[in-house]
Amino acid sequence: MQIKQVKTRPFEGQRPGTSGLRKKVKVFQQPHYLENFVQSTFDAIGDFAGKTLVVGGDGRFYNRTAIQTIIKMAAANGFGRVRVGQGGILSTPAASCVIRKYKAFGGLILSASHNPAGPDEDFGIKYNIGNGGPAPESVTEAIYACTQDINAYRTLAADDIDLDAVGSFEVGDMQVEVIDPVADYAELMQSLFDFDAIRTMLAGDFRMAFDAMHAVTGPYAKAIIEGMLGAPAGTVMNGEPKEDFGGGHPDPNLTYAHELVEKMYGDAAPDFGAASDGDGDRNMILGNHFFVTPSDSLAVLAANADAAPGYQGGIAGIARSMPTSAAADRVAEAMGLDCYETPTGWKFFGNLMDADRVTLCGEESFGTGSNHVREKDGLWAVLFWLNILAVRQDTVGHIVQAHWQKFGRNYYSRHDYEGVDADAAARVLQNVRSQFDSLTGQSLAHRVVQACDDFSYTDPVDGSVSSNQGVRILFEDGSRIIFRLSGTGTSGATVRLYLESYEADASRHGLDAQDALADLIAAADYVSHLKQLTGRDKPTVIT
Ligand code: VG1
Ligand code: CO
Repeated sequence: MQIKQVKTRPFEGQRPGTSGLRKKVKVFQQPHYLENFVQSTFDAIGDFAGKTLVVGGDGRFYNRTAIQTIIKMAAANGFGRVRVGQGGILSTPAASCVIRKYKAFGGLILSASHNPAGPDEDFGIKYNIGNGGPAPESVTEAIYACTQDINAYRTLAADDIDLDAVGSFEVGDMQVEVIDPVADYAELMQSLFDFDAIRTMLAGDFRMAFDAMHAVTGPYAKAIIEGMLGAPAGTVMNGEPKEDFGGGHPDPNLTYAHELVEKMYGDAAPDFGAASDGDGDRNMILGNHFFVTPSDSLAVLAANADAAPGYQGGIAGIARSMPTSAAADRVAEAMGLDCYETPTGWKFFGNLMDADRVTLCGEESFGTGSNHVREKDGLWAVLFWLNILAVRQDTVGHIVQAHWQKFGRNYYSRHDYEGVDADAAARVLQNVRSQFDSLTGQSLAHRVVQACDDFSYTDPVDGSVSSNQGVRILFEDGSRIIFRLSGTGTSGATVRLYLESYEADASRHGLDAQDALADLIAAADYVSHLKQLTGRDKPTVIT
């Protein structure tokens, strides 16, 4: 088999963002574009000769093409083995699971997560290291540096392999194993949760719905929820993965998962509803006429961790991303656990989990997970909730309300202004930054501003520093206004405004979050001129 050395030139802008390199499919389809990034990754990650690479994706358009390209390049670059999911499918948490279980050198995950898919939409690729987690910034920056002076890549003159048949193939001197994408992951879930208790609950009056949104979790949810746990057929909605996600936007929130939301807020609503995103790492949890914010979900899971067999030995600590509400901090304090505040993106949790400092992690963006893998994990969160419901024999709404009574309620919301002008977005943040001194000690939104800063994080394990991770206005009563620019978008800029206010008084826990946060929302616009600068009178998405 012949190794080819193909001449190329650098492309601009191949710097991985919050979660890998995400661009329009048309950008990835340019000759050499994907190859440049893959070769740069191989050049940056060290000595993998003879080792294993895991490859898989969320099944979106271009997934199969990219996988065939990667397999040939992996062979030409000296990997010993590639493990790839059948049909090119591996959810992000399943890829993390497979990397860890088979002690692979690393993995390439093909996904643009919740971004729409299809020939005119988005594609993405990211490298995960041997612990199963997203490459840390030191690695992504090394990859980026390689993309800037690449002049050739290595590939093999070989036929495409049959991705649809489980089995072993040879590509040059390299072995390719096409694996069942669900089996290893399902086995891991069974080791963590009380499947018998959940099965018993599902065999009774309890009713649930899971919306896979035509994305990658369909096969996983069908095998686990309908198969292993015996939920009736049809419990999994939109369970066939499609290359264009059925034309939808597989983002499990109140705006995009409207089919499920209508069911859960309709007549005869099920007891439990959940949805996952394009690549299966996000989750939304709903009860009958009840929405659980992701920040509260993390706190509830932490407070009830002993319901699940996999966590009955106790949890080491909790980590949340900075914009995530402090609800989990209160649980950590009550349980005597350490709580860490990291920048946005799952890559920052890896070191904490590897060092056994934390067991549970979460982000406000519908991401929850634990040290069972090194990615956030949508179905894991769903199974954790089902396990808690089976043990506590109570409704989702009661469990959350009782949690607020005990710990207080962190009213929380995120307002996204998507696809705005990049300069205007930068100015929004700069406006706030330039008032750091004048705001401090002053009264705003009927509160006193305690401090303002650009969030900076020093990793307590390796000492690495990540700066400019969000502009913060912090109030004396614990309330917060935070502005951040998204690092996952593919067109224009997205401004994220995060709002949080703590309410200890249980008689005031029944408000709508937008009402409870109204003065902070107004203050945020007043300080930043967000609406005027972006020319928008309201956010694109409110969660
Ligand atoms: C967003 C979320 C962040 C999440 C990231 C990847 O990033 O805010 O919390 O980790 O997406 O999630 P940003 O930079 O756009 O705010 V996923 O499900 O796209 O892999
Ligand atoms: Co995702």
